[in-house]
Amino acid sequence: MSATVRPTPAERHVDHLIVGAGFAGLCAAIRLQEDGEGDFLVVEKAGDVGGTWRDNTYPGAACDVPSQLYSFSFAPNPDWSMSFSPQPEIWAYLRRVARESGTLDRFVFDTRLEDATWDDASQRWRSRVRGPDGERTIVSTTLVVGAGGLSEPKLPAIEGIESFQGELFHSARWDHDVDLAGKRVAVIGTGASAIQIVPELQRTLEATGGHLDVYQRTAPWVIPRRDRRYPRWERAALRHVPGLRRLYRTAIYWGRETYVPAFTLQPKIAAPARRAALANIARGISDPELRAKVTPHYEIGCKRILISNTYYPALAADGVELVTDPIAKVTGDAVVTADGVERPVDVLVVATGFYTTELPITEHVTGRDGRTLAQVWRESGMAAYKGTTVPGFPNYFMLVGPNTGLGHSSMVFVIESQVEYLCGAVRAIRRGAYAAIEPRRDAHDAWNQDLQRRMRRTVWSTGGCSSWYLDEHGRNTTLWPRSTVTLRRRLARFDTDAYDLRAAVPTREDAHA
Ligand code: N01
Repeated sequence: MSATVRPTPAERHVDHLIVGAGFAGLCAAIRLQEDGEGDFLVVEKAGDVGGTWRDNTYPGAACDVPSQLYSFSFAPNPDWSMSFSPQPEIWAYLRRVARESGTLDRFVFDTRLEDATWDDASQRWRSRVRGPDGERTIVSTTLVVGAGGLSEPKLPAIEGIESFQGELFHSARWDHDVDLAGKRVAVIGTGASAIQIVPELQRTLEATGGHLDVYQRTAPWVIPRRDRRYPRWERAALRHVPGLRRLYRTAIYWGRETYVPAFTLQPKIAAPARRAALANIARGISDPELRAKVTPHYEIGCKRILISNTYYPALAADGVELVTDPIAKVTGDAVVTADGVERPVDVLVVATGFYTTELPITEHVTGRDGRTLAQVWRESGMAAYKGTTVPGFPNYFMLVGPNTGLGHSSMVFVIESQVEYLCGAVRAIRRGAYAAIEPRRDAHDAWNQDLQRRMRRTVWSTGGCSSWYLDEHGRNTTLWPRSTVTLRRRLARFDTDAYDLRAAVPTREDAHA
C-alpha cells in the first residue's frame, strides 16, 4: 500500500499505523497479520500491552463480564480461574496472546502519538510519535486508533482538591507504594471501580485500625455477583473436550443478550434484576438509614448495573462511613461536605471515572480540512459511521468508537466486529486500488439519526439518571442501542456503497516504475 511514496530518512512508512496495545490494538494487529497485512506498526504510550487491564491495578480489580466471553474468540483460554477473572489474569492473558501472535516485533512501547494529520496531497496519514529515541514521523495509509474509551482518568472538579497535602490518586493509577495500614482513607465515587475497591480497603483498614469514608453522589444499582472458581476437573474439560469452550461462550453470550430488551425497549422487563438488587441491599445491610441511603431512585440499567456480594457488607462494617452530603471542598488534610462537616483524610482515592464523551486522543487527529476530530465533534457531537469511520478523516478507523459501548456484554465482541470491518475495508482498498476511502456524509447522518431515534426510548434516556453515557447535551454518544447480533451483522461486510472512494494519484515514482 505504501509502495508509491518514497520515504525520507527521517520517516518510516508503513501500511497501517495502530495506536494503542490493549484488546483493540492487539486484535487489529493480529487480524491484519492473518489477512496478509503485516506491514504495520503499533505505538503504545506505556511499556507493555494490556490497555485498561495493565493500568487498572487497584485492589479488587476484576472483570464484571464472564471471562469465557471477555476474551478473543480466536484465542480461547481454558485456564481462567474464576468465571469473573481478576485483573492480573486478564493482563497475563493479553501478554500471552500478544507473545504467541508473532506480532510483537512491530510494537513500539513507551511511545506516544503526538499528532496525526491527513496529508491530502500524498493521501497518507503523517503521524508524529515521541518515544525513548526522540521524535519521528510515521507515514501510513491507514490510521487505526484503539486508544480505549475508558482510558483517560477524569479527576473531579472539586474546590481545593489541588491543595490536598496527603496522598491522592485515581483508581486507574493506583499508587501501590502508599502504605494504607491504619490510615484514614476516603474514596470519592461509587461506580464500577469504587465498588470493587471499597471491600478491599475495608478489609485492610479493619485489620490495621484505619478508617474509610465513601463519598456517594448517586447510589448505584448493585446485583449479586454470581462468581465461582473453576475446579480443576472443569478446567481440564474445557481444555480437552472438543466444543466445550465454544458451548460455554455461546451460552454466556445468549444469556447476556437477554438483557437487551430491558435496556432498549421496556425497563419493566428488568424487574427481576431490580428485586435482586434490593435483596442484595437487605442481605448486606441491616441499618434502615444506611439501606435508604444506598437505594437508588432511578430505573435499574440507566447507569451501568454493578455486581458485588461484598460492597454492601463493607459499607455496613465498623470503621466505614458512607457520606451522601455533597462535597463542598477539599482542604490540605480533609474533605468538607456541604453541611459543614470536616472529615480528616490521609489518603484520597478518586474513583471518578474517565473522559468518555470528549476523548483526549481526538485533539491529536487532524482530518482533510485541517480541523481536529475534537473540533469537529465539539461542533456536531461525537459521532461516526458504524462507530468506526468519520467523514473528513480518510482511511481512519476508530475501535471502540462512538455508540459502540455496551451495558451488558463483552467489549471484546464489539472490538472483533469492528476489526472485521477494518479488514474488509483494507481488502476493498486493495481490490479497488483506492488511495482513500471516507464515509459519505449522508450515510453517516442516516446511521446516526437512526441511532439517536432508537436511543430516545432506551432506559439510558428515560431512566431518570445522568451517567457517563451522555454528553453535555444529554445525547447518548457512547452506547449501542440494539442487540450485539445486529451490531455484528452491520459490521460483517465493508459496504463500499456508503463510501467515497478516491483513486490513487499517480506519483512520479509510479510513472518511472
Ligand atoms: O467510573 P464511573 P468507574 N464528586 O464514571 C462519581 C468500566 N469498568 O471507574 O454517579 C463526587 O462509573 C460518580 O458519581 P455520579 C465500566 O464500564 C469496568 O467506576 O456521576 N462524585 C460515580 O459514582 C464502568 O461503567 C469494570 O453521581 C463524583 C463515580 O464517581 C466504567 O469503567 C470495572 C464526582 C464514577 O463512576 C467507569 O467506571 C471498573 C464528583 N465531582 C470499571 N465525579 C469491569 O469490571 C464523579 N463522581 C469490567
